[in-house]
Amino acid sequence: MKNFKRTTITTALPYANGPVHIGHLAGVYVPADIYARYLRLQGEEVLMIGGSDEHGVPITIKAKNEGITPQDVVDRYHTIIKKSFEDFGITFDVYSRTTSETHKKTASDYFKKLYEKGEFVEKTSEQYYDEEAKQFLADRYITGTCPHCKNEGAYGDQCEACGTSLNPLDLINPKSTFTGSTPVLKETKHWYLPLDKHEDWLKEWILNGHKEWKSNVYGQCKSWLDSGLQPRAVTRDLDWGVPVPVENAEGKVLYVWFDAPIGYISNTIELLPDTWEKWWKDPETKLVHFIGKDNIVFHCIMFPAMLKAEGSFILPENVPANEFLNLEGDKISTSKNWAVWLHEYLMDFPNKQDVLRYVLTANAPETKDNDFTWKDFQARNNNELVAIFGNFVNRALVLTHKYFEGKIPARGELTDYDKETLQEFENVKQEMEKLLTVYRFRDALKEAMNLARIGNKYLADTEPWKLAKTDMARVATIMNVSLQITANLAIAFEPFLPFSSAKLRQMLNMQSFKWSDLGNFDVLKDEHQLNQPELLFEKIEDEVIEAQVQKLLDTKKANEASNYKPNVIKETIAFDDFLKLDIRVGTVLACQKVPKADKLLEFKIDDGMGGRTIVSGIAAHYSPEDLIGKQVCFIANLAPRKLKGIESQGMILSAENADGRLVVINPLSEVLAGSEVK
Ligand code: B3M
Ligand code: ZN
Repeated sequence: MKNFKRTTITTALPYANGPVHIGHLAGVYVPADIYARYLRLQGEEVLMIGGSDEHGVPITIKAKNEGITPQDVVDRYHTIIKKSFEDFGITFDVYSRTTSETHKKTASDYFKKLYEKGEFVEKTSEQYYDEEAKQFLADRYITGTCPHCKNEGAYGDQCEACGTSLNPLDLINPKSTFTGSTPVLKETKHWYLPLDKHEDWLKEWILNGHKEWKSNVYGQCKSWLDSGLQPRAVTRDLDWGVPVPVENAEGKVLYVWFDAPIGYISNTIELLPDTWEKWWKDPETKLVHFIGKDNIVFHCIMFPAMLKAEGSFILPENVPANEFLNLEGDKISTSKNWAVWLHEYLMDFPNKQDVLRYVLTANAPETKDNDFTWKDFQARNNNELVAIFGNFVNRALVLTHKYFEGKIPARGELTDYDKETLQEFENVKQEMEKLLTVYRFRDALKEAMNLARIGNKYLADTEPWKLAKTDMARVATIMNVSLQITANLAIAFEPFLPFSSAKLRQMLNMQSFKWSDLGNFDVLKDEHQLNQPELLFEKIEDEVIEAQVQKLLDTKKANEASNYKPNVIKETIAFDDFLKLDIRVGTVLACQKVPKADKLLEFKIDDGMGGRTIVSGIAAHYSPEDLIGKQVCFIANLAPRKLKGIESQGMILSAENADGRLVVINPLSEVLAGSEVK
């Protein structure tokens, strides 16, 4: 294994179109942080890079749906994401973003250099163009009927009903999601990275040169390479992204997967404008990409081809991609709100970052998808962190305060059992180092937990509390050994549970702190004064877990019940169609539940024209008394219809939230009843 002078660690740049969830932490950021902390503990030179990926179609779709700009979307989520990572102790040296000026310049110059070196192939092809919106359509902006399963809501790149990946030209009866019109085929020029030209060296570099890569990564690369590589477009007809810096490229931007990996480099330049090159161009630097499995081809094939084509960069030494984490048996989904969001977790479990870090590492989807359940979360907290790690540490500290005024007692002659216990420790240290070096964090954590088990068992077997009356010398030795083990735990767990390690070091009053002290049984000197002990972990009760499970069940019910489709805009209508609607503001005079109809409320509305009755299906979301006196918006010229025998003259307008909740729409300030909504 080559010895490197330093390590550059990159972490997948999350799209800034939503908050981050436990799948992100488990797949990418906790593993990367464990690795970075471990190397730093060993005194190595490490740079850990993160940042928000702020271009790409998902962001423009989100902006369109919310009627805001893409910049508004990324500004909102970049802030939320950055704070979530900080809150969970993910130790980036830099966390920037791909809408930064440095990135735009770096990505643009990078493209220009490859263009001038003739590394691209120019190709003109026919693409769908929306003549009303006057723009080419990215795949996600075209819907139509899937040729395979006849699903009418298929997208240009994929049918979500049968999972087939599609080409927009495959769609039957294609429609633009911008205007609803039928798009036309129009010629457009794009630049392609000829991956086929790189196939031979990539095969050699990966299939022969990196047999040590994780099987899930090596296997995916092998199947891509075996099936032959095709040229890949690196530009798009979009107005959101890094403009293509060459002649006759108006309205074209860099493909997001060309620009985003360059974000690793631009983030480094932002942090180290004068010395960034040693982290990206020096063969003494080890480059490691932490990603999820859906990003393997971009980090093992596409980005290395870009680096090679530019010619002055190093290539990744390893890409330890994780598989996916599911939640209570279902795929985590941002659009369906089927996730445990990091910012929400911290509201429900303040100061319990380490519990989640522990569970996500212990269950990490390192070689296959895995499942997160709240029951397992509770079990691991209560049965492992509290009952083993926390219990042992607490007894070691409390007994030392009780018998030796909180000072480390000198130890006497070691018994065979003492020596056996310490020898077991030595083995664990070597095992942990072997596992951490090859990114097997789940097994390394198990080894660290074994140290706590050894300590717990040692105290339980030696029972110092029973010897206190008869053999204080023996008690002193047992407490000294136990405290040395405790100090070792503070070191061993730092990469995994940084908050608990810091708390433990504070209680031990530990000043110096390095990995090489692991396995040393004189870390704490005789007479060293301990600080006051406090509980490292606390039990999580059943009702807390039940509440979390219920929250997910409510979301699932809402998703099933509602036809909540955040990304699908209905058929476009002409302005005249809109004018046919007569929307008014009314004041609620009276409101009551409709008997034998759990969803219906009957309203008496002052509509400025003598009043009317309206029945609305929001009983599950509002109690009648909360609405009396409030102003609501309603459609006044809807044909009356009978609901449970009551004639309803119109419809009250409500917004449906991601979790299925209905929220009544009302004017920002009081207006005359009957006022028209324009
Ligand atoms: N944003 C895809 C993702 O979030 C993409 C990663 C870019 S890393 C350069 O999965
Ligand atoms: Zn289909």
